[in-house]
Amino acid sequence: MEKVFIFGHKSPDTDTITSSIVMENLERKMGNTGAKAYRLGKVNKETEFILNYFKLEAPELLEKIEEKANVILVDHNSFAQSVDGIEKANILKVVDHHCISGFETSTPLFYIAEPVGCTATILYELYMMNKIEIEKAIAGLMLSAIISDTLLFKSPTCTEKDKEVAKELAKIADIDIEKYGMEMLKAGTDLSDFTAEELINLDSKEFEANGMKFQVAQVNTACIEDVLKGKEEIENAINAFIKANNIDLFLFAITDIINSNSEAIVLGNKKEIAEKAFNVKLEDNRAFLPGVVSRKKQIIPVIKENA
Ligand SMILES: [Mn+2]
Repeated sequence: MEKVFIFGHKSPDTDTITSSIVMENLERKMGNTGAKAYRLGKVNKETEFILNYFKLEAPELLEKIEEKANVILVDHNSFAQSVDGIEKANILKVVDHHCISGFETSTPLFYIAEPVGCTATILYELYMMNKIEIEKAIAGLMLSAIISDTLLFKSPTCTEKDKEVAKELAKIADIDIEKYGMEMLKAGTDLSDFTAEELINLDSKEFEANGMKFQVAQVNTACIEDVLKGKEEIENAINAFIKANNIDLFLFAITDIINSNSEAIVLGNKKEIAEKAFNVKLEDNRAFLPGVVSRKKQIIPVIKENA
């Protein structure tokens, strides 16, 4: 039995956690009994709600990986967002729906990437391809990931395939998508007991473009003003993060999942790149970004273009 570590990105979101668990299930069903899901950070409240709902445990925490360890990456490929030690690990597979960046291996591998809204959508296809039946709870996890990544199909990253797969999964899991989806997303918007430092790390990713290091963090809320009450502490936390990690630009997006808009708090010595990217003037380090909900489609590409 060969040990295989399965994990998603740092600052894990729902798709990353559920895809690790689902991939473990799939690998084991294909005979790879040494496959085990891990997480690279704290599970967020939305994911907690989902795991409780389906009576499942969160995967074990993984802090670093040994040299030559066998790994499967889900929901990411960038080494900057992966586990410490990834450069020397033996990557067997990648299942992902992000742009390919900062990724390199010395051996051949199984790599599946599709421009869909969610890793779970690709995992569903892998079950179909391998003719493996999907259990109820596993279907529930995959459906939850699609709802989460596409904000109930409202994000511009959502494709027809995501919608079709979600419908199939809802049948297997016996779930009312709208009702369960709203309840699940709302569970993720309870930010009340997070410190400012935790808030900016909940769902935070590092990127690079044209030699510029930038970080984009995002939180979902039903009320932007609520989050802005802690703006001063948030700015202090961001400035400390910038200093500690040599970041040129930090964008913190507070996304209103009801009305599909975001408010951005922007700091760093390359702030003007964000102004150019969104064609806005920052006031008090902040700007309203109408219609912006997707980091992947509406934030990262425009920052990269203007870097
Ligand atoms: Mn994802």
